[in-house]
Amino acid sequence: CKMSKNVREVFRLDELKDDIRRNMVALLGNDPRSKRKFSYYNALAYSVRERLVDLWMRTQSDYYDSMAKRVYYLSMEFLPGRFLMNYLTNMGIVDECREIVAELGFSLEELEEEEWDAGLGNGGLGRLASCYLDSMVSQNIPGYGYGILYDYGIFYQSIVNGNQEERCDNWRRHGCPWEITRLDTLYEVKFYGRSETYYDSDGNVRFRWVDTENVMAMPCDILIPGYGCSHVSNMRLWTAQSSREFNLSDFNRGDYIGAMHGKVMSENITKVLYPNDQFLQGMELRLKQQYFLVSATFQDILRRYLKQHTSLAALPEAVAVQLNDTHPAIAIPELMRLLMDVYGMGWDVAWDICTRTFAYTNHTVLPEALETWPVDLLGRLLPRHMQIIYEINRRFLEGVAATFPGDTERLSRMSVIQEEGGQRVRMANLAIVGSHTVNGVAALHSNILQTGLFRDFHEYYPRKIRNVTNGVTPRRWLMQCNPALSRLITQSIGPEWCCNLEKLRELVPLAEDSAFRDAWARAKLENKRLLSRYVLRKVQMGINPNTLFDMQFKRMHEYKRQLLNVMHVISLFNRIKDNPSADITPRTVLFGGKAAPGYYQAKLIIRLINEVARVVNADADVAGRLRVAFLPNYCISQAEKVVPAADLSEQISTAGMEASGTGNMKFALNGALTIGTLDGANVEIMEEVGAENIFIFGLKAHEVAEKRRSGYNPREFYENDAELRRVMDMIGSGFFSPDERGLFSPVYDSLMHHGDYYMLMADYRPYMEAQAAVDALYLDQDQWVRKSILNAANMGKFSSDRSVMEYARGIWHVEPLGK
Ligand code: 26V
Repeated sequence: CKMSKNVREVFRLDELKDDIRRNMVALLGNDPRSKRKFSYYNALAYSVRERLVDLWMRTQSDYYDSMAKRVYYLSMEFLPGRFLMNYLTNMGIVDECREIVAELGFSLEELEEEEWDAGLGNGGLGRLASCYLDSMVSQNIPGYGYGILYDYGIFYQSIVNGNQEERCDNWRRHGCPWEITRLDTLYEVKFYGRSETYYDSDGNVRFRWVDTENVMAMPCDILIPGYGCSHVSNMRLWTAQSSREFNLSDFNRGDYIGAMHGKVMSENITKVLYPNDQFLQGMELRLKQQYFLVSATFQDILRRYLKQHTSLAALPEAVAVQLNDTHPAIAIPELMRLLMDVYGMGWDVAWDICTRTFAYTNHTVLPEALETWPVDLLGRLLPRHMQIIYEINRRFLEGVAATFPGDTERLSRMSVIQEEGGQRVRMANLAIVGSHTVNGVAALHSNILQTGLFRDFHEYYPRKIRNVTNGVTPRRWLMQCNPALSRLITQSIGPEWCCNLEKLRELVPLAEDSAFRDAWARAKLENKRLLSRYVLRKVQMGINPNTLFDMQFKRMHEYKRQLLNVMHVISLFNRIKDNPSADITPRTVLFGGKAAPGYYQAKLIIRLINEVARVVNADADVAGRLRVAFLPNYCISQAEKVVPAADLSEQISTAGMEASGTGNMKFALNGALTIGTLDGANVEIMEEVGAENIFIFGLKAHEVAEKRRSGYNPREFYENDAELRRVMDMIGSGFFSPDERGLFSPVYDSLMHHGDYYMLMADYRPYMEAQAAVDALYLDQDQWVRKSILNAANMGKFSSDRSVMEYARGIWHVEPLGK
């Protein structure tokens, strides 16, 4: 493993304790005799960070000297969670640090708990971006994350009387020791105004964007240490600052307060993360955020590039830009504008540079999540970009028409401008046209892009749409979050697995070794005990670590079908009630996840989970055999406690709808068995672990599509399945809401009267059967633990190191930098 043996020296650990004390006083202005945990967490954080600055500078000058091609990962969301343990893990100084902190009178774990999560993302898409930064820098691929420093991240979820309530996530209220703010670097970002034509000295028509309102973008860097710390990179997050002369005309008119108002309003751009995922509302402020990220980032990219080049012609050889979904896709017309209007290039040269620079990753096929912007909104906010988009589209459609003469239907499907229902810009179409490569995030999903959503584009550009299956970083998602299992794995097969996850295969033969199985089961039980303590603290509920821990943690969405899981819970409840002496496998069913604040149905399902939990947990017949809880405020730091303690991982989306999933990978990597549909990356997980080591059930993606075409009748399942009928009637009739009988009618109706779009009724019986197989296997602990080991052992493919290398070789055309 590349961990330097001499970390004590490299990181001057002998001086760490003194540095902590020094920072307590000098930086934080605290009494050195104070015993406040928060002060010590901060002082430790600063003392750790300062040890990386040197390595960071050295890494950056390495990149500069070797003129390495840089990767820019543009994302409206990053979900890094907490930094402290990640820094210590990647620096290889966790144990050393624990000792030093103990000498100061604390446990490392209690200081860790002082840190507030950086929740600058909604879910999978943001967390993926953070895993990729870890894997890029750990593999010496010169890359940076670029995003937005939201004042308020993803809302804090509380549960009040069973309902979700949102509170603002003021995550930097007490400061953030990881930020390095660059007060002296400011870029101007323009909005509104108009595009003006003029003639240059050669008599060519040119455009300039004038009468704009300007906002300043200030960068804030957060260091990203690679594993082993041979390289340190950063993510650069932008924050909006009003420009000094904001609305000069208002000042000139003597309207001081009016002008100040505008100044203050302009800083709103980076105030808050939009908490809807998979659902677009066409808000002007959201489009402003997107352009703000893009404009500031490209000024930074070109500034860095032009330090080493005299012409922009070689940009694609020096710069690769990955668009994390369409959210930053306005970068395509922005780069065109810069190349033509600012650097004087002609269209064809600029377009060639552009399309060799960008690649786009699609993360969803749900129609309600595909971004489109009204032409009048985009044209008002970014008038010059709207002109450029029209011209991109005109030239593109000319090409399509030449290939498919007379096929006007195809033209209107492929057009960047959607005409029906008022003109709108289709950002996915723009991103496909302006990129050299488009990828889906799991094999099944990429296939659906090629044959479904982007079929026309796949016919027109046969090699453009490809697959890169997602991955997760084994540093945070095994080494850091699961010390018990990590220790056991390292003792058994050595430490190399954390940079080469395929090494976990060496655990396969150990699955047959009963002593190893016992040790594995002990590690798992230790994690389940820790989680039980956490659950007791958080929701005042005792759970039994010897029961099967059945977990579904993810954003709340109808397509993810938390409701199907609830239907199984209710069925188990009924079986116990009908036959109180029945021999059943004791289970603890845990849920967690946030619902978008405006997503009524998802919030109602949270309420249903809580009401079912109330009924189940209070029932004396059920005691000891079935417990249900919803853990509030699912976030990265909570995932780090939940994932290592899971026996069963619920990945039960309607086939064809979950692009990949990454929670599925984290759970299996930590030895959970999966119950799931053949959706997203579950398909590939099954291929890796073997069909006999996973519980697959339900309709396949093509069957869902066929059923939808041929007419699906959910009532048929209701009529033919008495157990299902009873569950539905209990939900519909108010069994779980005695004080408000109609409370859950919308849940009942969505399945019974509104077509059951996500096909829960069809998958209910197969799901029940798969769960019965789970119960049976769990009774045979030896077999269960064997399969648990085989799951972890076969997860090598799902390291984000593998994903990032596929991007590097196949899409970015960058090589790891030699040491
Ligand atoms: C859309 C929108 C619409 C505008 C408001 C804010 C917002 C935020 C996010 C999205 C798209 C979300 C797409 C997404 O999160 N996809 C997830 O990506 C994961 C990483 O590839 C993947 O594992 C999940 O299956 C997929 O749902």
